[in-house]
Amino acid sequence: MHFSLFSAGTELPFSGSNVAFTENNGRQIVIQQFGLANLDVTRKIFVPDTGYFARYMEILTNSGTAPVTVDAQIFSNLGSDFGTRIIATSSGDKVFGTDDFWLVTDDDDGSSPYPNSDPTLAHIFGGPNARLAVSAVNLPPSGSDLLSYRWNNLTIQPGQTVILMHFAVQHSTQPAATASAERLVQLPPEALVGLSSDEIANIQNFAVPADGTSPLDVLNPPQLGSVNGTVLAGDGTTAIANANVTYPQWQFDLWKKRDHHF
Ligand SMILES: [Ca+2]
Ligand SMILES: [Ca+2]
Ligand SMILES: [Ca+2]
Repeated sequence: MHFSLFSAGTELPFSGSNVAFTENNGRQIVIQQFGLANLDVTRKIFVPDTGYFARYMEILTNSGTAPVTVDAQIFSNLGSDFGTRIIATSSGDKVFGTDDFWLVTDDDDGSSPYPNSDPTLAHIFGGPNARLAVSAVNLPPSGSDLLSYRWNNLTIQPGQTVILMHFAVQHSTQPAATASAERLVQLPPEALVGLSSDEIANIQNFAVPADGTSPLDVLNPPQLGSVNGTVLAGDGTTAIANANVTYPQWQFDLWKKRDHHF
């Protein structure tokens, strides 16, 4: 996910620095670039050890003496190329608009989930009752996979910090990606891990509870289990030792739903 500021119409891409550091027990990467459009910019990218999403914080601090006004844009090449299609958006239609908080895209119609096609993607970039809504979104029709969303005319006062938070998800199936977006937009506990009180107060595009608590229950960790079996040779009886067996997660999920037992 690329991040750019626009100052008086000129794009200033965030290029970071040669050194990053970590927070939250190594789960969060922190990259900084000072003096971009006269702002100190910090990107924090967090992936919980239970997985399923990446949380981005774009942190803009004005350490100067004059107000700074910029546009801020997130841009990504989704990788789905000419197969790109919108699966769902938060407004309930399949049109990506500024009234959306998230969208789900894929490179296939859902009948060939990962690993037989690319994973389904979800991007969550705002929530209800926030101080700031997204100003413009774009995913060109007719098969382009160039996604962007942006917030225009942000004025950061001297001494002020403004944070834009957003999430990116890859999932094996379309229903799982949509369920992830529907959960993340409500700021579940796993989405708020490791946020400081200052960060919570400065996030503009989600209404984060001041005490950092979530209205949702903790996500139950995935059930772990084991599968035992024997790989047989073509004669159907001779056991093959140390055979490699791969089994896609989505297929395993389907079998579980059909009440198969191992
Ligand atoms: Ca592409
Ligand atoms: Ca929509
Ligand atoms: Ca796919």
